[in-house]
Amino acid sequence: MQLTGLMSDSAQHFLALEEKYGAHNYHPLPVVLTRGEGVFVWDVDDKRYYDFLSGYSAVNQGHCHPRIVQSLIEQAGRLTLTSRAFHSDLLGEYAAYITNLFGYDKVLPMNTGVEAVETAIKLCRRWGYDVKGILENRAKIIVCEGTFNGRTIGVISFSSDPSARSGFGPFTPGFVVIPFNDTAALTEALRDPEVAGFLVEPIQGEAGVVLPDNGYLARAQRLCDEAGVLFIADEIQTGLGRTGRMLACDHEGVRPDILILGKALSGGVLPVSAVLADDEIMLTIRAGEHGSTYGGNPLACKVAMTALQVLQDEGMIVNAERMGALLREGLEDIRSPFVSLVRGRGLLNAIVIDHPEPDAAWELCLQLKELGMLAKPTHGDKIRLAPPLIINEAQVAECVETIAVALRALA
Ligand code: IF1
Repeated sequence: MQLTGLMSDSAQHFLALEEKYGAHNYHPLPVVLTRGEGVFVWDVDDKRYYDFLSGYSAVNQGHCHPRIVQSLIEQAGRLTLTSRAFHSDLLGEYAAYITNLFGYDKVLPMNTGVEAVETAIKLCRRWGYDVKGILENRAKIIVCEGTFNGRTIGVISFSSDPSARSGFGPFTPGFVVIPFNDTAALTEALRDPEVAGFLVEPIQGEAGVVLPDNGYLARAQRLCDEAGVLFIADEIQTGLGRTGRMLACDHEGVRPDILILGKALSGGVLPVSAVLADDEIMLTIRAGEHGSTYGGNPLACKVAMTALQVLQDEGMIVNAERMGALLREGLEDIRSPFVSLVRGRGLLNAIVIDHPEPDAAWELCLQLKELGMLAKPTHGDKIRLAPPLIINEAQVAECVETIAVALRALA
Protein backbone atom coordinates (compact mmCIF):
# COMPACT_ATOMS: atom_id res chain seq x y z
CA MET A 1 0.00 0.00 0.00
CA GLN A 2 1.64 3.19 -1.16
CA LEU A 3 1.28 6.20 1.14
CA THR A 4 1.59 8.47 -1.87
CA GLY A 5 -1.50 10.28 -0.60
CA LEU A 6 0.73 11.66 2.15
CA MET A 7 3.37 12.85 -0.32
CA SER A 8 3.79 16.45 -1.44
CA ASP A 9 2.76 17.54 -4.93
CA SER A 10 6.41 17.87 -5.85
CA ALA A 11 7.22 14.31 -4.78
CA GLN A 12 4.11 12.98 -6.51
CA HIS A 13 5.14 14.79 -9.69
CA PHE A 14 8.43 12.85 -9.80
CA LEU A 15 6.69 9.55 -8.98
CA ALA A 16 4.16 10.12 -11.78
CA LEU A 17 6.93 10.69 -14.34
CA GLU A 18 8.72 7.53 -13.22
CA GLU A 19 5.48 5.55 -13.27
CA LYS A 20 4.60 6.68 -16.77
CA TYR A 21 8.00 6.64 -18.46
CA GLY A 22 10.12 4.23 -16.38
CA ALA A 23 10.07 0.44 -16.38
CA HIS A 24 8.30 -0.98 -13.35
CA ASN A 25 11.15 -3.24 -12.30
CA TYR A 26 11.34 -1.94 -8.76
CA HIS A 27 8.95 -1.17 -5.92
CA PRO A 28 10.69 1.69 -4.14
CA LEU A 29 9.70 3.25 -0.84
CA PRO A 30 7.54 6.35 -1.54
CA VAL A 31 10.34 8.92 -1.08
CA VAL A 32 12.00 11.13 -3.72
CA LEU A 33 15.59 12.01 -2.93
CA THR A 34 17.49 14.96 -4.32
CA ARG A 35 20.66 15.37 -2.23
CA GLY A 36 23.08 13.23 -0.23
CA GLU A 37 25.91 14.03 2.15
CA GLY A 38 27.64 11.57 4.48
CA VAL A 39 25.06 9.47 6.34
CA PHE A 40 22.20 11.73 5.24
CA VAL A 41 19.97 12.13 2.20
CA TRP A 42 17.31 14.79 1.64
CA ASP A 43 14.01 14.48 -0.25
CA VAL A 44 12.53 17.03 -2.62
CA ASP A 45 10.69 18.65 0.31
CA ASP A 46 14.03 19.14 2.09
CA LYS A 47 13.28 16.49 4.71
CA ARG A 48 16.45 14.80 6.00
CA TYR A 49 16.84 11.04 6.42
CA TYR A 50 19.49 8.71 7.73
CA ASP A 51 20.34 6.36 4.86
CA PHE A 52 20.37 2.81 6.30
CA LEU A 53 20.65 1.15 2.92
CA SER A 54 23.75 3.00 1.64
CA GLY A 55 22.88 2.29 -1.99
CA TYR A 56 22.93 -1.44 -1.22
CA SER A 57 26.40 -0.99 0.30
CA ALA A 58 27.83 1.09 -2.56
CA VAL A 59 28.04 4.24 -0.41
CA ASN A 60 30.23 2.87 2.41
CA GLN A 61 32.28 6.11 2.42
CA GLY A 62 29.16 8.26 2.82
CA HIS A 63 27.18 10.13 0.16
CA CYS A 64 29.21 12.47 -2.08
CA HIS A 65 32.44 12.02 -0.13
CA PRO A 66 34.33 15.27 -0.87
CA ARG A 67 37.66 13.65 -1.76
CA ILE A 68 35.98 11.11 -4.06
CA VAL A 69 33.86 13.78 -5.74
CA GLN A 70 36.94 15.99 -6.14
CA SER A 71 38.84 13.21 -7.92
CA LEU A 72 35.79 12.58 -10.11
CA ILE A 73 35.58 16.27 -11.07
CA GLU A 74 39.31 16.65 -11.75
CA GLN A 75 39.52 13.54 -13.93
CA ALA A 76 36.21 14.24 -15.66
CA GLY A 77 37.70 17.44 -17.06
CA ARG A 78 40.88 15.69 -18.21
CA LEU A 79 40.15 12.21 -19.70
CA THR A 80 37.20 9.93 -18.96
CA LEU A 81 37.40 7.08 -21.50
CA THR A 82 40.10 5.86 -23.88
CA SER A 83 38.67 2.34 -24.38
CA ARG A 84 41.23 -0.47 -24.00
CA ALA A 85 42.24 -0.04 -27.63
CA PHE A 86 44.81 2.39 -26.22
CA HIS A 87 46.67 2.69 -22.91
CA SER A 88 45.95 5.42 -20.37
CA ASP A 89 48.20 6.87 -17.66
CA LEU A 90 45.80 5.66 -14.95
CA LEU A 91 45.04 1.97 -15.57
CA GLY A 92 48.57 0.80 -14.72
CA GLU A 93 48.72 3.00 -11.61
CA TYR A 94 45.32 1.74 -10.46
CA ALA A 95 46.16 -1.89 -11.21
CA ALA A 96 49.38 -1.62 -9.19
CA TYR A 97 47.53 0.13 -6.34
CA ILE A 98 44.63 -2.33 -6.00
CA THR A 99 46.69 -5.52 -6.50
CA ASN A 100 49.19 -4.38 -3.87
CA LEU A 101 46.40 -3.42 -1.49
CA PHE A 102 44.70 -6.85 -1.72
CA GLY A 103 47.79 -8.99 -2.40
CA TYR A 104 47.11 -10.44 -5.86
CA ASP A 105 49.20 -10.58 -9.04
CA LYS A 106 46.62 -8.96 -11.30
CA VAL A 107 43.24 -7.22 -11.63
CA LEU A 108 40.68 -7.38 -14.45
CA PRO A 109 38.65 -4.13 -14.28
CA MET A 110 34.91 -4.17 -15.08
CA ASN A 111 31.95 -1.88 -14.29
CA THR A 112 28.94 -3.43 -12.58
CA GLY A 113 29.09 -6.13 -9.95
CA VAL A 114 27.42 -8.75 -12.09
CA GLU A 115 29.90 -8.14 -14.91
CA ALA A 116 32.69 -8.92 -12.44
CA VAL A 117 30.85 -12.08 -11.32
CA GLU A 118 30.45 -13.17 -14.96
CA THR A 119 34.16 -12.41 -15.49
CA ALA A 120 35.07 -14.57 -12.48
CA ILE A 121 32.94 -17.42 -13.87
CA LYS A 122 34.70 -17.16 -17.25
CA LEU A 123 38.14 -17.09 -15.57
CA CYS A 124 37.22 -20.10 -13.42
CA ARG A 125 35.98 -22.14 -16.38
CA ARG A 126 38.97 -21.19 -18.51
CA TRP A 127 41.34 -22.17 -15.65
CA GLY A 128 39.36 -25.42 -15.31
CA TYR A 129 40.06 -26.30 -18.96
CA ASP A 130 43.57 -24.94 -19.43
CA VAL A 131 45.11 -25.71 -16.02
CA LYS A 132 42.99 -28.37 -14.28
CA GLY A 133 42.38 -30.24 -17.55
CA ILE A 134 38.58 -30.53 -17.38
CA LEU A 135 37.07 -31.57 -20.72
CA GLU A 136 35.74 -28.66 -22.83
CA ASN A 137 32.22 -27.49 -21.83
CA ARG A 138 32.19 -29.86 -18.82
CA ALA A 139 33.35 -27.41 -16.11
CA LYS A 140 31.03 -26.98 -13.11
CA ILE A 141 30.89 -24.29 -10.45
CA ILE A 142 29.38 -24.94 -7.03
CA VAL A 143 27.14 -22.19 -5.61
CA CYS A 144 24.92 -21.90 -2.51
CA GLU A 145 21.17 -21.74 -2.13
CA GLY A 146 20.07 -18.22 -1.28
CA THR A 147 23.00 -16.60 -3.04
CA PHE A 148 22.50 -13.35 -4.92
CA ASN A 149 25.21 -12.36 -7.37
CA GLY A 150 23.45 -10.21 -9.95
CA ARG A 151 20.84 -10.34 -12.66
CA THR A 152 22.35 -11.44 -16.00
CA ILE A 153 21.05 -14.65 -17.57
CA GLY A 154 24.28 -16.45 -16.65
CA VAL A 155 24.10 -15.46 -13.01
CA ILE A 156 20.35 -15.95 -12.45
CA SER A 157 20.84 -19.42 -13.97
CA PHE A 158 22.10 -20.54 -10.55
CA SER A 159 19.85 -18.31 -8.46
CA SER A 160 17.40 -20.08 -6.17
CA ASP A 161 15.22 -16.96 -5.90
CA PRO A 162 12.13 -17.38 -8.11
CA SER A 163 11.65 -13.60 -8.36
CA ALA A 164 15.15 -13.28 -9.82
CA ARG A 165 14.95 -16.17 -12.29
CA SER A 166 11.44 -17.37 -13.18
CA GLY A 167 10.29 -16.46 -16.66
CA PHE A 168 13.79 -15.74 -17.94
CA GLY A 169 14.81 -19.23 -19.20
CA PRO A 170 16.45 -21.06 -20.82
CA PHE A 171 19.32 -20.97 -18.35
CA THR A 172 23.07 -21.48 -18.48
CA PRO A 173 24.16 -25.00 -17.42
CA GLY A 174 27.25 -25.89 -15.37
CA PHE A 175 26.24 -24.93 -11.85
CA VAL A 176 25.72 -27.19 -8.81
CA VAL A 177 23.59 -25.73 -5.99
CA ILE A 178 24.28 -26.81 -2.38
CA PRO A 179 23.01 -25.46 0.94
CA PHE A 180 24.96 -22.47 2.37
CA ASN A 181 26.99 -23.08 5.53
CA ASP A 182 27.05 -26.87 4.97
CA THR A 183 30.55 -28.32 4.67
CA ALA A 184 29.26 -31.89 4.34
CA ALA A 185 27.33 -30.89 1.22
CA LEU A 186 30.40 -29.06 -0.10
CA THR A 187 32.62 -32.07 0.59
CA GLU A 188 30.20 -34.27 -1.37
CA ALA A 189 29.93 -31.82 -4.31
CA LEU A 190 33.73 -31.49 -4.48
CA ARG A 191 34.09 -35.20 -5.24
CA ASP A 192 33.15 -34.43 -8.87
CA PRO A 193 36.45 -34.00 -10.78
CA GLU A 194 34.73 -31.66 -13.24
CA VAL A 195 34.20 -28.99 -10.58
CA ALA A 196 36.39 -25.94 -11.31
CA GLY A 197 35.23 -23.52 -8.62
CA PHE A 198 33.11 -22.70 -5.56
CA LEU A 199 31.46 -19.25 -5.75
CA VAL A 200 30.20 -17.93 -2.42
CA GLU A 201 29.13 -14.72 -0.67
CA PRO A 202 31.00 -14.73 2.69
CA ILE A 203 27.73 -13.38 4.18
CA GLN A 204 24.55 -13.73 2.11
CA GLY A 205 23.31 -10.17 1.72
CA GLU A 206 20.06 -10.34 -0.21
CA ALA A 207 19.06 -13.49 1.62
CA GLY A 208 18.77 -11.23 4.65
CA VAL A 209 22.33 -11.00 6.04
CA VAL A 210 22.77 -14.72 6.63
CA LEU A 211 26.07 -15.44 8.41
CA PRO A 212 27.80 -18.82 8.15
CA ASP A 213 29.11 -20.59 11.28
CA ASN A 214 32.52 -19.41 12.43
CA GLY A 215 35.12 -21.39 10.55
CA TYR A 216 32.88 -22.27 7.60
CA LEU A 217 34.78 -20.12 5.12
CA ALA A 218 38.16 -21.45 6.28
CA ARG A 219 36.94 -25.05 6.10
CA ALA A 220 35.41 -24.43 2.67
CA GLN A 221 38.66 -22.95 1.37
CA ARG A 222 40.65 -25.90 2.72
CA LEU A 223 38.25 -28.37 1.10
CA CYS A 224 38.55 -26.51 -2.21
CA ASP A 225 42.36 -26.48 -2.02
CA GLU A 226 42.41 -30.23 -1.36
CA ALA A 227 40.08 -30.83 -4.31
CA GLY A 228 41.97 -28.53 -6.71
CA VAL A 229 38.96 -26.20 -6.96
CA LEU A 230 39.07 -22.38 -6.98
CA PHE A 231 37.55 -20.60 -3.96
CA ILE A 232 35.76 -17.55 -5.42
CA ALA A 233 34.50 -14.86 -3.00
CA ASP A 234 31.82 -12.43 -4.11
CA GLU A 235 32.68 -9.50 -1.80
CA ILE A 236 30.70 -6.98 -3.83
CA GLN A 237 28.42 -6.28 -0.87
CA THR A 238 30.43 -7.63 2.08
CA GLY A 239 33.79 -6.17 1.04
CA LEU A 240 35.47 -2.78 1.46
CA GLY A 241 34.92 -2.36 5.18
CA ARG A 242 31.21 -3.22 5.35
CA THR A 243 31.63 -6.08 7.88
CA GLY A 244 34.31 -4.38 10.01
CA ARG A 245 37.27 -5.76 8.06
CA MET A 246 38.55 -4.79 4.62
CA LEU A 247 37.03 -8.07 3.39
CA ALA A 248 34.52 -10.36 5.09
CA CYS A 249 36.95 -13.22 4.34
CA ASP A 250 39.47 -11.47 6.61
CA HIS A 251 37.38 -12.47 9.66
CA GLU A 252 38.61 -16.03 9.02
CA GLY A 253 41.95 -15.27 7.39
CA VAL A 254 40.70 -16.71 4.10
CA ARG A 255 42.42 -15.61 0.87
CA PRO A 256 40.10 -16.32 -2.08
CA ASP A 257 41.68 -17.62 -5.31
CA ILE A 258 39.44 -15.14 -7.14
CA LEU A 259 38.23 -11.99 -5.34
CA ILE A 260 35.26 -10.04 -6.72
CA LEU A 261 34.72 -6.38 -5.72
CA GLY A 262 32.19 -3.74 -6.74
CA LYS A 263 29.72 -1.20 -5.28
CA ALA A 264 31.78 0.82 -2.75
CA LEU A 265 34.87 0.43 -4.95
CA SER A 266 33.73 3.82 -6.33
CA GLY A 267 32.06 5.18 -3.19
CA GLY A 268 28.80 5.22 -5.12
CA VAL A 269 29.75 7.83 -7.73
CA LEU A 270 29.92 5.54 -10.80
CA PRO A 271 29.88 1.78 -11.52
CA VAL A 272 33.32 0.26 -10.85
CA SER A 273 34.00 -3.44 -10.25
CA ALA A 274 37.08 -5.62 -10.26
CA VAL A 275 38.24 -9.24 -10.31
CA LEU A 276 41.58 -10.03 -8.62
CA ALA A 277 43.56 -13.23 -9.06
CA ASP A 278 47.10 -14.54 -9.42
CA ASP A 279 48.78 -15.11 -12.79
CA GLU A 280 48.01 -18.86 -13.04
CA ILE A 281 44.32 -17.95 -13.20
CA MET A 282 44.30 -14.42 -14.65
CA LEU A 283 46.60 -15.17 -17.61
CA THR A 284 44.34 -17.97 -18.90
CA ILE A 285 42.37 -15.15 -20.61
CA ARG A 286 44.47 -13.73 -23.41
CA ALA A 287 44.27 -10.55 -25.54
CA GLY A 288 40.89 -10.07 -27.19
CA GLU A 289 39.14 -12.84 -25.22
CA HIS A 290 37.25 -10.68 -22.71
CA GLY A 291 36.61 -6.99 -22.09
CA SER A 292 34.17 -4.09 -21.83
CA THR A 293 33.93 -0.61 -23.32
CA TYR A 294 34.21 1.14 -19.95
CA GLY A 295 36.26 -1.48 -18.12
CA GLY A 296 39.29 0.21 -16.55
CA ASN A 297 38.43 3.68 -17.81
CA PRO A 298 40.62 6.49 -16.42
CA LEU A 299 37.72 8.11 -14.55
CA ALA A 300 36.89 4.82 -12.77
CA CYS A 301 40.58 4.20 -11.98
CA LYS A 302 41.00 7.65 -10.42
CA VAL A 303 37.78 7.44 -8.42
CA ALA A 304 38.45 3.88 -7.22
CA MET A 305 41.92 4.74 -5.90
CA THR A 306 40.47 7.65 -3.93
CA ALA A 307 37.52 5.55 -2.69
CA LEU A 308 39.93 2.88 -1.41
CA GLN A 309 42.27 5.49 0.09
CA VAL A 310 39.63 7.36 2.10
CA LEU A 311 38.29 4.05 3.43
CA GLN A 312 41.72 3.49 5.03
CA ASP A 313 42.70 7.11 5.82
CA GLU A 314 39.50 7.87 7.72
CA GLY A 315 39.36 4.72 9.87
CA MET A 316 36.04 3.67 8.38
CA ILE A 317 36.71 -0.07 8.70
CA VAL A 318 37.38 -0.03 12.45
CA ASN A 319 34.46 2.35 12.84
CA ALA A 320 32.20 -0.13 11.07
CA GLU A 321 33.25 -2.82 13.54
CA ARG A 322 32.59 -0.58 16.54
CA MET A 323 29.38 1.06 15.36
CA GLY A 324 28.01 -2.30 14.20
CA ALA A 325 28.45 -3.76 17.67
CA LEU A 326 26.73 -0.71 19.19
CA LEU A 327 23.87 -0.94 16.70
CA ARG A 328 23.22 -4.65 17.35
CA GLU A 329 23.45 -4.09 21.12
CA GLY A 330 20.98 -1.21 20.90
CA LEU A 331 18.59 -3.24 18.76
CA GLU A 332 18.74 -6.20 21.17
CA ASP A 333 18.05 -3.85 24.10
CA ILE A 334 14.78 -2.70 22.50
CA ARG A 335 13.45 -6.19 23.29
CA SER A 336 10.63 -5.70 20.81
CA PRO A 337 8.17 -8.59 20.62
CA PHE A 338 8.19 -8.04 16.83
CA VAL A 339 11.92 -8.58 16.33
CA SER A 340 12.71 -12.29 16.33
CA LEU A 341 16.37 -11.88 15.43
CA VAL A 342 19.12 -9.28 15.18
CA ARG A 343 22.11 -10.42 13.13
CA GLY A 344 25.05 -9.05 11.26
CA ARG A 345 28.72 -8.26 11.23
CA GLY A 346 30.18 -4.76 11.24
CA LEU A 347 27.62 -2.46 9.62
CA LEU A 348 25.94 -5.20 7.55
CA ASN A 349 22.99 -6.02 9.78
CA ALA A 350 19.38 -7.10 9.57
CA ILE A 351 16.43 -7.55 11.91
CA VAL A 352 13.89 -10.29 11.28
CA ILE A 353 10.35 -9.10 11.87
CA ASP A 354 7.88 -11.51 13.46
CA HIS A 355 4.39 -9.99 13.32
CA PRO A 356 0.91 -11.28 12.41
CA GLU A 357 0.59 -8.60 9.72
CA PRO A 358 2.14 -10.06 6.49
CA ASP A 359 3.67 -6.80 5.30
CA ALA A 360 4.74 -5.61 8.75
CA ALA A 361 8.34 -5.11 7.61
CA TRP A 362 7.19 -2.82 4.81
CA GLU A 363 4.91 -0.91 7.21
CA LEU A 364 7.82 -0.55 9.61
CA CYS A 365 9.96 0.92 6.83
CA LEU A 366 7.20 3.40 5.99
CA GLN A 367 7.07 4.37 9.66
CA LEU A 368 10.85 4.71 9.78
CA LYS A 369 10.65 6.99 6.75
CA GLU A 370 8.17 9.23 8.55
CA LEU A 371 10.63 9.34 11.45
CA GLY A 372 13.57 10.32 9.21
CA MET A 373 15.30 7.03 8.51
CA LEU A 374 15.39 5.03 5.27
CA ALA A 375 15.63 1.23 5.18
CA LYS A 376 14.05 -1.42 2.98
CA PRO A 377 12.83 -4.97 3.61
CA THR A 378 14.46 -7.89 1.84
CA HIS A 379 12.55 -11.12 1.21
CA GLY A 380 9.49 -9.94 3.09
CA ASP A 381 10.29 -10.10 6.79
CA LYS A 382 13.93 -8.97 7.04
CA ILE A 383 15.03 -5.35 7.20
CA ARG A 384 18.64 -4.67 6.25
CA LEU A 385 20.31 -2.01 8.42
CA ALA A 386 23.47 -0.88 6.67
CA PRO A 387 24.36 2.81 7.09
CA PRO A 388 27.51 4.38 5.64
CA LEU A 389 30.65 3.32 7.57
CA ILE A 390 31.22 6.90 8.77
CA ILE A 391 28.22 6.89 11.13
CA ASN A 392 29.12 7.95 14.68
CA GLU A 393 28.04 6.81 18.13
CA ALA A 394 25.48 9.57 18.70
CA GLN A 395 23.90 8.90 15.31
CA VAL A 396 23.69 5.16 16.01
CA ALA A 397 21.99 5.90 19.33
CA GLU A 398 19.53 8.26 17.64
CA CYS A 399 18.69 5.67 14.98
CA VAL A 400 18.22 2.88 17.54
CA GLU A 401 15.73 5.14 19.33
CA THR A 402 13.97 5.83 16.03
CA ILE A 403 13.68 2.09 15.33
CA ALA A 404 12.31 1.56 18.86
CA VAL A 405 9.64 4.23 18.29
CA ALA A 406 8.70 2.70 14.93
CA LEU A 407 8.47 -0.79 16.42
CA ARG A 408 6.18 0.47 19.18
CA ALA A 409 4.00 2.14 16.54
CA LEU A 410 3.82 -1.25 14.76
CA ALA A 411 1.78 -2.55 17.69
C1 IF1 B 1 19.12 -5.40 -7.46
C2 IF1 B 1 21.49 -6.35 -2.27
C3 IF1 B 1 20.55 -7.57 -4.15
C4 IF1 B 1 25.30 -8.25 -4.79
C5 IF1 B 1 26.29 -9.26 -4.72
C6 IF1 B 1 26.70 -9.09 -7.04
C7 IF1 B 1 25.74 -8.09 -7.17
C8 IF1 B 1 25.02 -7.66 -6.04
C9 IF1 B 1 26.62 -9.91 -3.39
C10 IF1 B 1 25.50 -7.51 -8.55
C11 IF1 B 1 24.01 -6.58 -6.20
C12 IF1 B 1 22.21 -5.23 -5.48
C13 IF1 B 1 21.49 -5.32 -6.81
C14 IF1 B 1 20.15 -4.74 -6.58
C15 IF1 B 1 19.80 -4.91 -5.13
C16 IF1 B 1 21.11 -5.22 -4.45
C17 IF1 B 1 21.04 -6.45 -3.68
F1 IF1 B 1 21.76 -7.52 -1.76
F2 IF1 B 1 22.59 -5.62 -2.31
F3 IF1 B 1 20.51 -5.77 -1.62
F4 IF1 B 1 19.84 -7.60 -5.15
F5 IF1 B 1 20.78 -8.67 -3.55
N1 IF1 B 1 26.96 -9.66 -5.84
N2 IF1 B 1 23.21 -6.28 -5.26
O1 IF1 B 1 24.63 -7.85 -3.67
O2 IF1 B 1 26.01 -6.20 -8.61
O3 IF1 B 1 25.42 -5.83 -10.98
O4 IF1 B 1 24.02 -4.82 -9.19
O5 IF1 B 1 26.35 -3.96 -9.58
O6 IF1 B 1 19.51 -5.96 -8.50
O7 IF1 B 1 17.93 -5.35 -7.10
P1 IF1 B 1 25.41 -5.15 -9.66
